[in-house]
Amino acid sequence: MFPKKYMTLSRHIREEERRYPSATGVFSNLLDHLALAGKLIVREVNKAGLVDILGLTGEMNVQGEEVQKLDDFAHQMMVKMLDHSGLLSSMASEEVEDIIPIPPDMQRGPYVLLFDPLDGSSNIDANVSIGTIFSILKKVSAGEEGVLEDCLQPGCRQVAAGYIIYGSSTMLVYTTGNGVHGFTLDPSVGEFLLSHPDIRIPKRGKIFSVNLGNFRRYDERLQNYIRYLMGEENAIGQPYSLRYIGSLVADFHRNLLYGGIFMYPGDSKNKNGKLRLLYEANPLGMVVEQAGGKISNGWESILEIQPRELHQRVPLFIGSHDDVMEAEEFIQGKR
Ligand code: AHM
Ligand code: MG
Repeated sequence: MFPKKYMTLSRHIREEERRYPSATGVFSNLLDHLALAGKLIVREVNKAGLVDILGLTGEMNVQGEEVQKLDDFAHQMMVKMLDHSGLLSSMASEEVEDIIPIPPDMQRGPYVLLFDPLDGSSNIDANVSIGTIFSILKKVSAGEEGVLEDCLQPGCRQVAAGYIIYGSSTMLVYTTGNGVHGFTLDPSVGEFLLSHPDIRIPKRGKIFSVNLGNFRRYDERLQNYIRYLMGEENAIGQPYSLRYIGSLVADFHRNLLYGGIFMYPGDSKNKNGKLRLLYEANPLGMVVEQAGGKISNGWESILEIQPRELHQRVPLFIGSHDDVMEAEEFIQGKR
C-alpha cells in the first residue's frame, strides 16, 4: 500500500471503493468535485483579510467585477462545481430557499447533494475558522429530475457526509459509512493528504460548547444539566471546560478530536434552536456516529427525524457518546 503520509484523498476514496465490487466510482468523482470546490473556496477565504485592498463586498474590484460576499461565492462555487458533474439529480443549499435543479442541458445522476456552503461566515472578519458542510443522499423519486422528496430524507439514509474546515490549515473530513477520515490540504501541491485516519471521538469528553448567553432562556432541566457540567460532582469529578467559538464546524471538529458535547438547544424564544436539520445536523450526525459518538435533539436521534421542509431547524446535542446520553437523561427528567 502507498505510504500513509502520501495517501491523497482521491486515492483513499478509490481504495475504499475497491473493497466493494459493486461500486461504480461515482462516489470518488463526487468527492473529487467537492474537494476541488473546497480548494477554490479556501483560496477566496484566505483573501478575506485583504478586503480593504481588494474592495468591500458590493463594490467593484479592479477588474470591474462586483466583489461578492464570501458565502454567496461559496454557494455559487459549490453549484458550479457540482451541477455539471453528471452525478446529481438535484441540490439544496442553506443559502437558497428552494431546491436547485440541474440545468436542462446537463447530465443527471443518482445522487442528491445538500450543503451549507460557508457555515459560521459571520466570523470571517475576525479570522475565525469556518467551513463547508455536505450531505449526500441517493435519489429516491421516480423520474430523471430530482424533487423535494429526494432532499427530505432522514439523516440515517445519508450515503456520505462531511465537511471542509478552513482553519489554520484546511481539512476535509468525510465518511461513507466506513469510519471517518480526515485529510489536510498541502497548499504547496494542492492535494488533500490523509492526516487523521479512522477518527474516533472519545467516549466521554471534558469540554462543553454552548452559547451560555442564552442560559436564562433554557428550560429548567437543561439549566440543571449545564450546572451539573460546571460542578465538581459530575461524571469527570471536575468542572467541564467551556469552549465556544460560535462557528459550528470549528466547535464540532475540536470536540470530535478531543471529546465533548456541542449544544444548540431550543429555548423560550426559538423552540428549535438555530441550526438546520438538513445542512448542519444530519451530516455532522453521520460523521459523529461513524466516529463512535452520538447526536440527539434531547429525545431521539436526529438521524431518525423525517424532515418536513428544507430549512427546518432542530435542537442539537452532538459529541461524545456518554455526554450526549447524559444530556438526554437530564432533558427527559430522568436525573
Ligand atoms: P450561520 O448559518 O448564519 O453561519 O449560523 C450558524 C452558526 C454556527 O456556525 C454556530 O454554531 C452558530 O451559528 C452560533 O450561533 P450563536 O451566535 O447564536 O451562538
Ligand atoms: Mg450554517
